Amino acid sequence: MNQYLDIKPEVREALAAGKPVVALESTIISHGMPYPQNVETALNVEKIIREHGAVPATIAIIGGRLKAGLTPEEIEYFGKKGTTIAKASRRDLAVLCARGEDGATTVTTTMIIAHMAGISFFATGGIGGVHRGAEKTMDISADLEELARTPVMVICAGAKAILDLRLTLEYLETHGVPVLGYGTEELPAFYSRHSGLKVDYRVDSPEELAEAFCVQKELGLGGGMLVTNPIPEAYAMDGTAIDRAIDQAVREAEKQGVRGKEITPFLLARVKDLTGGDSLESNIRLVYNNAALAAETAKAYQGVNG
Ligand code: PSU
Ligand code: MN
Repeated sequence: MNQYLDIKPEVREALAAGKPVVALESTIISHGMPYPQNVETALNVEKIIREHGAVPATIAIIGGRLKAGLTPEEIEYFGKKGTTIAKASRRDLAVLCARGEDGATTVTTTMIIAHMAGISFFATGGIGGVHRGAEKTMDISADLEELARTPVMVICAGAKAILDLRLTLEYLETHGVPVLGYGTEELPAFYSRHSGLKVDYRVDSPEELAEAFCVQKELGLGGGMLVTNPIPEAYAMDGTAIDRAIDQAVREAEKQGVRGKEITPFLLARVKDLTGGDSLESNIRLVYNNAALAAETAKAYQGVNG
């Protein structure tokens, strides 16, 4: 096993016994939501996964160790330290481990560490993608590249319109990543159930998701799968209000010259401030919804596979 990896005993035992395990990311805790709602959400997500019969493994880097599974105290630590913790993508892993530092894992690094640990399912809120104006800035999230290479199923609520969703789908198509819509043919856009864009396939049950993932593995195709699960109707937000906030946030980022790894956290924080508490509540609810689907899919996978 990888000498930098620590798998929490509960997670290790579940994996050894062939029980379903669901990975969770830590950047959503440190950079995606304010304290203390971030910690409360992270703990609730773990609880929901347990209620659906799977074992949660929140992933992070602590003191240069790659952690698959955190204690509640460690989750509290990430939530409290917030954006002072380094946001760790693929390019950061080696240096953070060599220096013995902490890192919050993005979708990219959560996929990498989940795969090292033997975890195939991962629930989150939204993924990174192709930024608006990428034809000039070349700002394309490493999340898309990781989906192309690492065999983990990522269950999300689509992506925020801080990105160019059409270009994000084009990029995923080029790199051979299947984009599945759960109960929908339309790509959901995080706060909203609608984007006006089509997913590759509509899938209607956890069993169908598990089967597709199993076949992708059997075919030896490599790479991940992206499941987009629309926010529950009751928590979906008015598209135009959100779009206005997003447009303003993108303009501010441009004006202030925000770029690189800073831009996504900047946009997330601005959209939250501009839309008030409503968007935070929606964000939390869609993560819960994705956690439940990921746990059910991990469970169904044990049925197909075991
Ligand atoms: N989008 C969200 N919430 C998030 C993120 C994206 O709606 O918390 C985080 C995830 O950790 C994602 C990362 O992997 O931002 C993408 O950052 P970048 O665009 O720098 O690749
Ligand atoms: Mn970027």
